[in-house]
Amino acid sequence: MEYKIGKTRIILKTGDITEEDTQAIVNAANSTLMGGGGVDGAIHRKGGPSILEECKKIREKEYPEGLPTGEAVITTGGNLKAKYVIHTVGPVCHGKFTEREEKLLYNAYYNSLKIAKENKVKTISFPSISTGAYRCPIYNAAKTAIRAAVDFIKKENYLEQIRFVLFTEEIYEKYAEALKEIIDEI
Ligand code: AR6
Repeated sequence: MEYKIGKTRIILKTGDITEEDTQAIVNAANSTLMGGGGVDGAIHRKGGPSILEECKKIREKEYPEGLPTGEAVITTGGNLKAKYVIHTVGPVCHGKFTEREEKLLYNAYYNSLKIAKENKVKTISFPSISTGAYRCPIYNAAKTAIRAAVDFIKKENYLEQIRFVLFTEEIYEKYAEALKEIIDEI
């Protein structure tokens, strides 16, 4: 499914984000930036050690205590097709989604888009942040993700493509439902 706002196409698709050929892909990391399971594990495995090396430097120089939830940083894409990986940390939901989780997840998407623009990235792919190990309800997370993308596009008519690369058909359906609802509100 696709929807265009200004010059930016929002694209929903199923797939493995490590295969995407956008200029940047986003990693659903944790605040240590030292890798993990899920998307994070897949990105580091396929991207190779240079990504972790840069993450270590970022920790030393900028975030000795770890990257706070909702913030984002950028590294090389290593051996990936993408030139950059943008690492962000979504909230841990444990199945609940209050204003707090919503705000933090919104910030994770919005700050990733800001850092993309600062690095002249015009095409970017997101996974469904916080809906795996961090257990945020998928429909709520989908609406928050798309709302952040639409808000960013309205403010900064810069990006060409924002892809949401969803791991399963079930997650895709939830995002498609959320996108339709948001289109109706526009
Ligand atoms: N491509 C696209 N989506 C994927 C892929 C993939 N290769 N692999 C999994 N997903 P998760 P989180 C989906 O757990 O909830 C890590 O250990 C998955 O089905 O990767 O933000 C980190 O180090 C789910 O829908 O991220 C953190 O500690 C979505 O990606 C923690 O997990 C997110 O699942 C972050 O948890």
